[in-house]
Amino acid sequence: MERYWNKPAETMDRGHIREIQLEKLRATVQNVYSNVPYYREKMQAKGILPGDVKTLDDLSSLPITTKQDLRDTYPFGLFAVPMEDIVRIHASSGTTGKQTVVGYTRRDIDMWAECMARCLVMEGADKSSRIQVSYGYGLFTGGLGAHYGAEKLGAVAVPASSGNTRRQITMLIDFGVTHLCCTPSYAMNIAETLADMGHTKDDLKLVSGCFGAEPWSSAMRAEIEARLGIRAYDIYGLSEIMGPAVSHECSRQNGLHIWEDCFIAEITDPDTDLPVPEGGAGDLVITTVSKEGFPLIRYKTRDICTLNTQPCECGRTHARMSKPAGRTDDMLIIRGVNVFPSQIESVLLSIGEVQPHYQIVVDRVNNLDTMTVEIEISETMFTDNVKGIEEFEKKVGGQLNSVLGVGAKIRLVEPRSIARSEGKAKRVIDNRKI
Ligand code: DLL
Repeated sequence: MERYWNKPAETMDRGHIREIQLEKLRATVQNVYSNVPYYREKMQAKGILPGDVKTLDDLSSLPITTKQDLRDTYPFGLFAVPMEDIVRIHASSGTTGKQTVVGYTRRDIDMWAECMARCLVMEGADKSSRIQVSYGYGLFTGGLGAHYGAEKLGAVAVPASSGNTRRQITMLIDFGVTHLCCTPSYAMNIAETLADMGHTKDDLKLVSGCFGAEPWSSAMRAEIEARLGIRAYDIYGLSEIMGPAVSHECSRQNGLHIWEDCFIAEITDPDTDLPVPEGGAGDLVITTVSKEGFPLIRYKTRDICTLNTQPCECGRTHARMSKPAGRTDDMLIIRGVNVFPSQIESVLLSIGEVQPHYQIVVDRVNNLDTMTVEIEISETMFTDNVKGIEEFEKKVGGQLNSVLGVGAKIRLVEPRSIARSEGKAKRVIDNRKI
């Protein structure tokens, strides 16, 4: 039987969800208009007053917020409460520019823990669970976000953070951990280290894992599930909006339920920002309607997905987003063809002999983009004859070409030669930007 953390909230009918969203949206818009000069000016520039938001459809008339707006107001310019009411700060890593800072009130932290607890129950956790949190603790939201959810649930939280992978395995085994939270690439690293240490999945009590913070393919899911003997669930979130637990998969694993009593999701055209008809793919745009410290209106996540509001067999009524294929800003344009690293992963993992460790190197030679996919092969394959390797490279190259529509050079590399991830994996090295 399906279990819920907060059944009334998770299963209310969609009409009720929309009523709650409208009421909270109006309060949020009034709040930012009164308390965040940056928003007030943007709304004034569009000639909109808070009272103009009368229906949910009016949302689309409000200005879009982008990462650049967060940078322009760095560090605290979009906070909607005095600093005395902020109890925590998180920040994005800043790998693609200046870092962005997000503030939380005590109530925001509580709402976040509520969303995370709902997610953990969706994958079968309860009070008796032992949850190892191997997302990094710190300014990154993964560690503390998952941790507070586990505590809210009343489970045992094991704040492992990331790194020191052998010690992670010892804790998993000795503490009888039942649920693991980390990035999917770190889960693969943990699985590999488990075997290196002479253990098997039977030494674990793990039943499920809550993996997110980076795109990962269904093929990667199957690989992790087989190696760790668990069910692997996808969790999505971003620091600007909250952190992990904006959405999560239920047992049907057919999309990630977005907590719509806290967030309003729209799909828009990445170029024009205009709404895309229901079911169409586009940029996920999120408005927070339950946050006090750092409310965001129509935040353009740059994550590409679709939305589905059809009833789900699990009984939850909250809309489902498809597994994000990747960010528009991570999308590679190779000789004019759009390529997501996750597409490459799906093709590679559908080919038996390939290990789920790969890297994509993009370069420009004589004004022409080149893409080389470096892939690890198994020990046995590596000792095979050269001709076998050449043929194999050709086979992989052919399959990639037919799926991506653009040629890639394949380079098979020695087992264990690609750096293992402890957090978000770095899949792409784009030398064109240097
Ligand atoms: O990655 C928050 C998080 C922590 C989510 C732990 C899930 C688990 P940021 O560092 O701000 O926050 O990165 C957010 O990561 O816009 C997506 O592009 C990507 N991302 C997050 N979850 C997924 C996922 C955290 N499940 C950015 N699938 C987002 C694909 C994801 N991409």
